[in-house]
Amino acid sequence: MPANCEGRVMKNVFQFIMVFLLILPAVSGEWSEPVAVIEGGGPSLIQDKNGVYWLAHDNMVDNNEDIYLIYSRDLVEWSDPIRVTLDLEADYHPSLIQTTKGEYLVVFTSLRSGNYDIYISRSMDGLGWSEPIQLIFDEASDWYPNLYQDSEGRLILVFASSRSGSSGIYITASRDGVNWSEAKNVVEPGNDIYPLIVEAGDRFWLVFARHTGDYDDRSRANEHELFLTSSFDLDSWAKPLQLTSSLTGRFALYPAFIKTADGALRLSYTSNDLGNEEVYIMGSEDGFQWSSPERITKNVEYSESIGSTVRFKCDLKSMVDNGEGLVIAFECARTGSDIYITMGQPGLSGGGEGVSKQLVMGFLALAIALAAAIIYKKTR
Ligand SMILES: [Ca+2]
Ligand SMILES: [Ca+2]
Repeated sequence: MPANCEGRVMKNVFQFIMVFLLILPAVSGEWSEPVAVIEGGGPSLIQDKNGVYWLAHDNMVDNNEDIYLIYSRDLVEWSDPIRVTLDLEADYHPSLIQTTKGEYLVVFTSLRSGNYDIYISRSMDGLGWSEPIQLIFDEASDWYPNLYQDSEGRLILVFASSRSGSSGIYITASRDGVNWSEAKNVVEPGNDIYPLIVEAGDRFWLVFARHTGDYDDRSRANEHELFLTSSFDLDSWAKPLQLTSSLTGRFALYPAFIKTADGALRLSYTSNDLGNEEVYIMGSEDGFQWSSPERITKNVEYSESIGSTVRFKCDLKSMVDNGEGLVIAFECARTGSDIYITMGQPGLSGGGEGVSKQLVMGFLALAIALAAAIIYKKTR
């Protein structure tokens, strides 16, 4: 090989390696530094048909907790808050969707009936909201609502209720958002909260948090793990599968659960395994094989960087796939009671053998570097 040609080949090989190493972080679990967008809690984030992001949340103003929304085209500049509820009782924990017909619906928990019940408010433009209508009437505590529209256009509401004594997961469905079926028990009442439903593949998938601790033992009182069940018809449900395994005395809680544009399942949640509450993500292509969790936040490192040992909450959250990556809104008490947003793409394989994309890419990079070194040595 002529010397100048040889040099060109080597230059190309090294350029290729450099480009490869540069794109490596972009596909292997890089997340943007979380940015606080608004004071409040209980974020529910959607991206509507026009690409506009809407963030429903609750906030305590003048001693009255209410549901508010803000919207943004770019996740950077946000509108002023739009108030949805006016009642003097507590209104909180919203779940927002835009239906296939374009209508915005928000369900939330309220104490206005004298006990915890679930209400719905509707809007054609996201700006003007109807007087809330009560959806769930039981005298027990009915809370943790999650609203979803399935591929047939049916509205599905899952929530937790203590109507059978301990907290169970319930489901009700509606064609019009006005008439709802009688709420049915999904999982036998244990101590289950935070249900979230998604339709993917040939069935419905439902994630919820189950109390696995011991209320009599203070050090184990808040132990929770996330479980997954599935159903073809919303009627009979599979035996729940445990998705997380936290350390003794720790928990996995506050899930966000979505189907991505390419049909994969993504589950984000909070765990305090590391001492501070951190946001994690895991994924599955088929609902059966789940990847290992990947940590998104760096709260432990943040605390250390400011010389603090203070632990802070980082809990309720919501997630959307905007086509370029995942956007996660989460409640975090890093600097008060704020809602933060981070963006990124998990470095998960999303199931299979549970081998992360990061690991595969790492080996590929190593193999290419070795091959380049051998070629280089041979051509000298
Ligand atoms: Ca209120
Ligand atoms: Ca109730």
